[in-house]
Amino acid sequence: MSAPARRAILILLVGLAMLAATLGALYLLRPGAPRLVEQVGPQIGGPFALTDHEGRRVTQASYPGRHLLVFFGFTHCPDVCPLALGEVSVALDALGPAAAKVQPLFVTVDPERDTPAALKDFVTAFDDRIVGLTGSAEEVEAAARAYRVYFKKVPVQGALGYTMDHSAFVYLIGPGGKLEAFFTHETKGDAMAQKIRGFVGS
Ligand SMILES: [Cu+2]
Repeated sequence: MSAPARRAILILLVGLAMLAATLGALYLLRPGAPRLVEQVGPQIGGPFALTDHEGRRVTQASYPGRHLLVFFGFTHCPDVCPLALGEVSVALDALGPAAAKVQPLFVTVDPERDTPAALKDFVTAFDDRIVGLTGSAEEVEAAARAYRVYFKKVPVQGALGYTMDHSAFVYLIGPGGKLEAFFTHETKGDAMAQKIRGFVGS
């Protein structure tokens, strides 16, 4: 084979490889494709041992038969947590009676400031059905690890002293402990409710 012919074949092969890679990427990123976090779903969620906003010790087994709607955050959060809890509250209203099959949980990543009383004030301002959970630093860390939640203390100027960086997904966990769905803090409550209804029924 002549050198130009070999070069032409090489260029063709490289072109085909690039086309295959592009098609593959388009397939993985297509609308409605399961996202990475869904593919690793079974590993998200797990046992926890915490204290609820009434001071009772609770675990993942404290809400038998219910789907857990779990969000990690902190009461001094300026925007993301209030936004997320606001949408959770809208979702609960949209679910109507089916909301009884859902237990929304707000787990603090700032147990230093978020006492049960502080949590109660915060979550019930959004919805009486949301339960705030706190614990020792170790207990909170273990729960966050089970849900693959990232959080970090960040010093700030002023009276607050510090804020918390944290990932902000809302997880729907089935009664069997399996991840069913997840939402971002920007998911609208109505869309959240629609998705939840697919798992809990009406
Ligand atoms: Cu927050």
